[in-house]
Amino acid sequence: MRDLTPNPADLDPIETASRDEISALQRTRLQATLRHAHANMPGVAAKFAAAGVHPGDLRQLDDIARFPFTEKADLRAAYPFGMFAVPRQQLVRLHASSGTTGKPTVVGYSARDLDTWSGLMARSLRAAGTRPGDVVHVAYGYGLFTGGFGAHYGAERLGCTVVPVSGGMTPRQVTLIEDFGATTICVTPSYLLSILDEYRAQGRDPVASPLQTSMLGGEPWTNAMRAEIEGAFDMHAIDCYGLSEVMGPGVAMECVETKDGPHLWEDHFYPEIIDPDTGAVLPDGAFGELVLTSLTKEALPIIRYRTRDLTRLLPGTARTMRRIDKVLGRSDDMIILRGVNLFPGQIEEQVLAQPGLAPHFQIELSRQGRMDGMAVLVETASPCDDATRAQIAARLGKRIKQTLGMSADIRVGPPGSVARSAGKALRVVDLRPKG
Ligand code: DLL
Repeated sequence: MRDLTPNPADLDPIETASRDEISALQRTRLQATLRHAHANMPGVAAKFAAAGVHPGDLRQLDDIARFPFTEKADLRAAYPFGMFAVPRQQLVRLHASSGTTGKPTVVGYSARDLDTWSGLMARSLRAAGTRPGDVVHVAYGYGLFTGGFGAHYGAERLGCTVVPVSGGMTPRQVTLIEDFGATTICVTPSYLLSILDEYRAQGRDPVASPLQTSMLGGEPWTNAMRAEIEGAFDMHAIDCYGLSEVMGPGVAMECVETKDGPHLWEDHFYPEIIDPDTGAVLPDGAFGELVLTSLTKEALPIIRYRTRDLTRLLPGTARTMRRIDKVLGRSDDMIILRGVNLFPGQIEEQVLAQPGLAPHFQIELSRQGRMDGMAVLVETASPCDDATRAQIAARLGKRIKQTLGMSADIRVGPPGSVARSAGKALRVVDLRPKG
């Protein structure tokens, strides 16, 4: 892999500013955001009144703990346009969450918001090692999902040649990467694995691809997966974190020179970690739920948004801004099986540690009588006989039992048997009766 460390002179000055400077900027911006939200969002003003707080109560950064949280339910209740702090006519873009259950969550951007987002995505791409003049292949979905457009505008801002492919039509993805000479790819890690399969199906060597770095996010993925991807393509695999309610991709981004967790762009977002049960703010270094407050957003300022993502805050390294640890998963994705808590990423690590298995997996939860059961669906990297499959199943089952303390029914299928997606992977299929 080539050294893609950006030239320090190319960074935004704030990326390496002192902590004091960052905190001072955060305080001014936080005060302005509270005033703006309070003045222009009736729902926010009502919540502040109910909690007995006023924007003027924020004198120090940690005074933010006195203000009420915003939850996804608040955005849902305001469907479609009830959360905006500017008139609808000033929104130049809408995005929305997939909304598998009920109504989608709608988010909107003013012209200035899009400008901020493009700037942060340009900064994020630069952190991944992308440079002006590079060819950036965007395989995140374009549409209501924020991934495609977010990466697109950022890459244009950085001065790259953007290829807006979106997800799907996997054979064509490979053709375009090769023919257009893409040096950066923006994609979910699980869809990148499908592109990798396609390279092999076409008899092409992924190591020989023009790709040098990648901006991977939209779903949790492990360092074991990073090693798999970096080895397969001989390119850097860099973690990009974000969520539509707070902006989209580019809220936090890992740096190619350190790969030690995404740096939160603290000039635009103020992070807290809370105990998800009590709501109490936890110190840096403690694991809990990430809560984010936007510092510069105009159309949809968001105060203390409960992301449900579990991580911790770590000190800055390649940048002075703090990092988040690799997101373990969402509290909603935590599997509780016979009293043991588990995240899909823990299964991912075990699957990737097994020789002979492809990096694809799905977890199926079911109930027999009063007993919950877990099946792990995996596939072999190349065709093999039943006896070999049975051996692999036994080995993986034993590893999961030893390391995670739970028994699982391991189902080893032939190559291609685990369901694929062109965007975020569906890791858990819960067949248990509801309620
Ligand atoms: O997934 C935005 C995005 C697009 C981020 C492309 C990065 C790259 P949503 O669809 O609103 O937005 O989903 C946000 O996805 O709360 C996390 O649970 C999860 N997520 C996003 N990035 C990561 C990541 C986009 N790097 C939700 N690691 C978030 C772990 C992630 N989880």
